[in-house]
Amino acid sequence: MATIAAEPFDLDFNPATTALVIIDMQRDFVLPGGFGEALGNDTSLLLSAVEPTRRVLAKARETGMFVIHTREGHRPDLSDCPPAKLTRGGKTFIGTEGPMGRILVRGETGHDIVEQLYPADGEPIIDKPGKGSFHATDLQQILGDRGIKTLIVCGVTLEVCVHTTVREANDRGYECVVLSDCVASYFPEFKRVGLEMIKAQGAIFGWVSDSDRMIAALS
Ligand code: TIU
Repeated sequence: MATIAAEPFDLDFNPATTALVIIDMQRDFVLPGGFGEALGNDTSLLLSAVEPTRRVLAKARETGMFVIHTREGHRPDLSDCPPAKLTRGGKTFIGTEGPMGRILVRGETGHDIVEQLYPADGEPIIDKPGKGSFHATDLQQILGDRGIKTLIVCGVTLEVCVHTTVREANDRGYECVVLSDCVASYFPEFKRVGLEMIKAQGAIFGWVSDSDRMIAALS
């Protein structure tokens, strides 16, 4: 067993039944020219999460922790993209051509994970059409088969795909620890409040810690 220092209180976990889940660290969100920028966001705000996540990923790999990556995106024919997601407020970005290929389309350069965090052999990649990582994916099957009970969560954006995934996971019985410097938002205020929401009311749907405390827990 190990213990991670966290808020609102420290959490005991078994590294053998814990997975590091890295959510949507894709060029389309963290680099200019993709989905994030098309929506009017400053993508540079997301880059701060890459290096702390890289350090946690290195430690997880060193200790043999199970690692899972997710990517938000759609089939090239967009048949898995709900019309209500495809066109918002009369605007369409998903599937259109950009400097990194078709936005949020599987197989395109922008859809893939940034080099610093690129999945290693044996680390499953969950391709998801929605914001949550459980919706319309086999994530629950993969976690269940390995007896996973605790999720250490990194990724972008905190208030969208990270929150949705952690809420889905909490409802499925997983204990989730979100690492504050390994997540980011286009809106600093949303990151601050989003982290508060997770750990409020005695860890209402998760815990909050950070990369240093996670690495210390595994050392
Ligand atoms: N726009 C935004 O903040 N996020 C997303 O659309 N997807 C994820 O969070 N991955």
